[in-house]
Amino acid sequence: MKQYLDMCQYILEHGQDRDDRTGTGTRSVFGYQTRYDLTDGFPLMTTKKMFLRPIAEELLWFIKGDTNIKYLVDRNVKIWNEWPYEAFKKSEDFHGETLEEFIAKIKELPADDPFVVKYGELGPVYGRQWRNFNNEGIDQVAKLVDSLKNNPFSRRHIICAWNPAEVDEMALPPCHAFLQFYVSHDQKYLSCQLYQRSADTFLGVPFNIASYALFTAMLAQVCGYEAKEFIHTIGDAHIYKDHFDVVKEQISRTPLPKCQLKLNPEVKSIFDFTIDDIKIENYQSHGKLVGKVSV
Ligand code: UFP
Repeated sequence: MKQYLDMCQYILEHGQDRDDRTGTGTRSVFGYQTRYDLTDGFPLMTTKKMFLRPIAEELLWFIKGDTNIKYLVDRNVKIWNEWPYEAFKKSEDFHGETLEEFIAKIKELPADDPFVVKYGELGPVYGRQWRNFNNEGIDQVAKLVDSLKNNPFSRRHIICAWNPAEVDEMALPPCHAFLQFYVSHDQKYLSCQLYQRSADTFLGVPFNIASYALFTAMLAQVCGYEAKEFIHTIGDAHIYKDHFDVVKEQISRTPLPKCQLKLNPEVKSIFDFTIDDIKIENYQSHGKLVGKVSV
């Protein structure tokens, strides 16, 4: 995971200071690649304390094809809460509720309640594009599993979340937008490369690495391979100005040995995993580091 710290250092030293959509301001570089070996452990960041559960729940939510935060809210996963709240604040139904009150309401109402359907919805984000691209019934995950199993050397093992036709309807246009998989010549290993157009290096990237490393391991298991490598290619790799101090603190820490991912070996379909089938062992880390999310 030293590569991640090197990237942070590189951005701090060589990045350009820029204004950004959120108004916070960033230091950013364009085009940066890191590679994580998945054969000797799982790349969950050790230089700050992380939790795999929200990352795994979000991935299961993508795989389900769900785009409403209700599923995540019910499981106390908070990572998507700010975006629908911002939209709710601009609506006629907003009467000064706090974020916590808004989320409590989503949690207590049933999934089919009009409030949840309207204000919990993020638009055609990842889940929709993965399982029902452009709302045209194209199931990219099912197609991917089929091609990985039946045509391993294909150069078309792709999942694309970036849909120009629907991007304007999304609460947040996909950051991790384009995925490609690669089976080794001996048909033993599966690797994944992600193109991420925009990366909040302190808050987003550690999540994104763990999420795609997990997805690769799950796909490897159900397709009969072992997870080999996660290659993370980033477009705009930035550090928000209010994260500079905490990032410097993180860079000063020494990475600890990697943890191990344990998937339930009985699961044979990518659509059958539940949170109980996903565990990590021997996770050691430095203490928690916090930073504000720029929405
Ligand atoms: N971001 C990530 N990873 C994610 C995600 C968002 O780094 O998985 F959903 C960050 C990148 C950027 C912001 O700082 O969220 C999105 O803003 P924009 O759409 O303007 O690039």
